[in-house]
Amino acid sequence: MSSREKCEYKFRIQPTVNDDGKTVISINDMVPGPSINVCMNDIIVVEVENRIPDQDIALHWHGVEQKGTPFMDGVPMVTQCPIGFGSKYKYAFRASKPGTFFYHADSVQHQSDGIFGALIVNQPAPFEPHVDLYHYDRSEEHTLIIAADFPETLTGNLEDLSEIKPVALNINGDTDIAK
Ligand SMILES: [Cu+2]
Repeated sequence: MSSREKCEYKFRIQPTVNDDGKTVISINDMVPGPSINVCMNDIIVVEVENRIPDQDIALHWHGVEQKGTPFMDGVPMVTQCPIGFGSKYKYAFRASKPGTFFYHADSVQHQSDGIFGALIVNQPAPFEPHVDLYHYDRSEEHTLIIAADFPETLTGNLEDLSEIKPVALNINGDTDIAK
């Protein structure tokens, strides 16, 4: 077995005005949020602080099986109480399988406004059956996160959201590439 490490992150989630003058919901002032990049079997610990006025949040770790930690799956009122404004909640779970995953807010409005990011679980070379078939130096790898960019902030928006259509692709936070 590889040695197990504890990989700790702090996410401060709050409304932020981006360069275009639009309000987004950022994690540590970033959209997408910080990348989580760990090795298989590491313990991922994320302290989430909710600074979005009047909004509850929860984060879902998409692709993580949560075997033994179902209460870390991020579904408010099902697996946890939602994280209220001004509160903190600490997620802790094992990166049980390798892969390129992502995390996102439970709420679609929060996702659309920027609460998402990469979650990459690396497999140590000795466990990779195809290690001889490719170059294992992954220092030059890049992660692309593609999202829909909406013309207005959806968080707290009480209009019929099905009428609000995306206007651009957001690629790693940049919306000018693919308008
Ligand atoms: Cu998901």
